Amino acid sequence: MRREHKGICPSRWKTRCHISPVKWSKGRPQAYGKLTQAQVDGTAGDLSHSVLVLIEVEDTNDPPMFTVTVKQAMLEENAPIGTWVEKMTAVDHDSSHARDFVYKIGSDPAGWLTVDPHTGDITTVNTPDRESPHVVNGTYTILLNAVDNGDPPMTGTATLSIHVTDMNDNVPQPTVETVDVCLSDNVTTTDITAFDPDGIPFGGPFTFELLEDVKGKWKLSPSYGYTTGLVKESRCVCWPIHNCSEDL
Ligand SMILES: [Ca+2]
Ligand SMILES: [Ca+2]
Ligand SMILES: [Ca+2]
Repeated sequence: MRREHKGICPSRWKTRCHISPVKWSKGRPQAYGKLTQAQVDGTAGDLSHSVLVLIEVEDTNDPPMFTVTVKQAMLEENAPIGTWVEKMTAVDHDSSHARDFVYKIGSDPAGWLTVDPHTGDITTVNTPDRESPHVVNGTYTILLNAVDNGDPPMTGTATLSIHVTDMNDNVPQPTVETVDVCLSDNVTTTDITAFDPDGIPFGGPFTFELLEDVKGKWKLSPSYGYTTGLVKESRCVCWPIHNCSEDL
């Protein structure tokens, strides 16, 4: 916070005086300080003088300050639009109109949120998705600004870290749609991995099953986990398994 003091020095002291100490407070643009002539043209210190001088404290525009600059909040995945998330508040200690300010969203990469410009209440305008690429380790981060009415306007900034609770809203998928199995009379195993973007326990491990009647031809080992082994027990052509129900 920059503060400027303007002292009024008698002209004959100007090059040798200093102001010490100066007492002032915000909202009182004038205060009294002590002006001391330390030395005059090399004269010994016993000739120094003390006077009271009028100090004009020039108010400059400072940005609004958030009472908490880093805040945590919780939000359920797929929460309905209009869900209240958190309230962020700021203050501006300026004495002029430059203390009036409004709240604005500074950064909201997925466009989920809005803020009441006057109260700082943050609510959703879109459905939050924990599996969004903008969510890192289950946390969605936004920046909130408080912009005052100064010229130029000054801006205070705060960070809101939103922990998005997970829902099981994604189905597991194999990482590949087809696999080729070499034609062989021997037993062969091909690994198949599945993926689910939900977090644990909604994102795995998985139970693997084979469709149709493939007993004695194909089996899975293991059938539980993130990767299964597709075992060809007899001579068979290729994946997909549901087209592989007959031996050659
Ligand atoms: Ca201000
Ligand atoms: Ca989810
Ligand atoms: Ca899931």
